[in-house]
Amino acid sequence: VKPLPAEWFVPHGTNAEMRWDALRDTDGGTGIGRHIPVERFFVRNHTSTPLIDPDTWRLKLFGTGLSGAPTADRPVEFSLADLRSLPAARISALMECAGNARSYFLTQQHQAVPGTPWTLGGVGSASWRGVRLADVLREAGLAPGAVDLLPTGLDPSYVVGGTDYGPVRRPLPLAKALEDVLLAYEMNGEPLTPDHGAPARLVVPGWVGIASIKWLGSIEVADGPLYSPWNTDFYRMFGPDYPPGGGVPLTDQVAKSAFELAAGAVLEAGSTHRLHGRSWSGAAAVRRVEVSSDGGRTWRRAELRDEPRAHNWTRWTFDWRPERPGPYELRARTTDRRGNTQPRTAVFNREGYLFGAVVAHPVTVV
Ligand code: MTE
Ligand code: MO
Repeated sequence: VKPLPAEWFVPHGTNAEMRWDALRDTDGGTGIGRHIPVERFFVRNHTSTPLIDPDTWRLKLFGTGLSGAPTADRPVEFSLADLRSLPAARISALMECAGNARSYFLTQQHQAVPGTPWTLGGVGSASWRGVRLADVLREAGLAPGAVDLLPTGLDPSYVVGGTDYGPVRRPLPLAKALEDVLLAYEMNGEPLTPDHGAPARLVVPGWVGIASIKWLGSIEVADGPLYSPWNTDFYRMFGPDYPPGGGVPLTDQVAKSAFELAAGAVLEAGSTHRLHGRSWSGAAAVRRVEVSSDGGRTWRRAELRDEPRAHNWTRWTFDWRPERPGPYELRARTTDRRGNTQPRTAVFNREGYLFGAVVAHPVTVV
């Protein structure tokens, strides 16, 4: 493993991973449902969580893609009460960091990458309630020539290695915004908490988490393409297997699977263990899940416990009866309805995004 350049070790914001091994610790082990309670939900911040007064907060829209082309200093404004007076919509969807599972580039593939060293806990599912971004845009006066948006957060500017990149903001194509993006003000039936973007955030189903801008302050709507470091420098694939200038800005998440089990769990030989896990894919609903306990030589089907749905995970179980004591590696892999399957290895990229390879989960049988 080559050492990383010192300037890659930069101070990061608040990041908290969801613990997969703790998902079965409720109600006598019945486990947590499809949605992850807010206090267990992962948090990923570039800087720090701002505390915003919901009464004085305004969402500001401006740009050449709105009729009359309002400017940033004379924007179309919505208060939280304005948004709550529009028709409410609810979606059940995953939020997942583009860097989720990044640490396995190093531990499974011996490839050093910078960034938050997530295991598999940079993901969660919630019930989100708010208004369709499409409705807000129409209300603001969407012009026929509009093509791109720039949602911008109210959190402090992102400063790393002496460069000030400004507030966290990432272009979102109008087509996706009109398709299924939610401007959410509630998570699991409660107002958003500060860490998850209060008073309002975007939820962009199926896409990498960075698209779902928290603490939304403004949206520029333009009649041409928009740029920010979040679609030019970050959240694109750079590396030997990608074009010299980098790949396209990341959109869909890749397929992944995880066990609701501690790494290094100790299990008894000669008895049947019901293993629990979840699988998901940004591109489509899960079609099947398979588990291997012999290093990936043979695979058996897991039993799906949720109706597979797009933009969400499916819980599954797998009954495993190890006969002989010793160290084992459990593996789970999924295939989605578009035929995307988890590969043995993930394609290296400089920032360690979209690690979708099968993860080896060590356990000891005694
Ligand atoms: N929005 C703003 N304004 N600032 C941020 O740092 N982080 C993004 C996204 N939205 C971020 C943001 C990233 S990288 C992810 S993965 C998700 O928020 C995480 O959402 P969560 O903290 O609610 O789980
Ligand atoms: Mo992220």
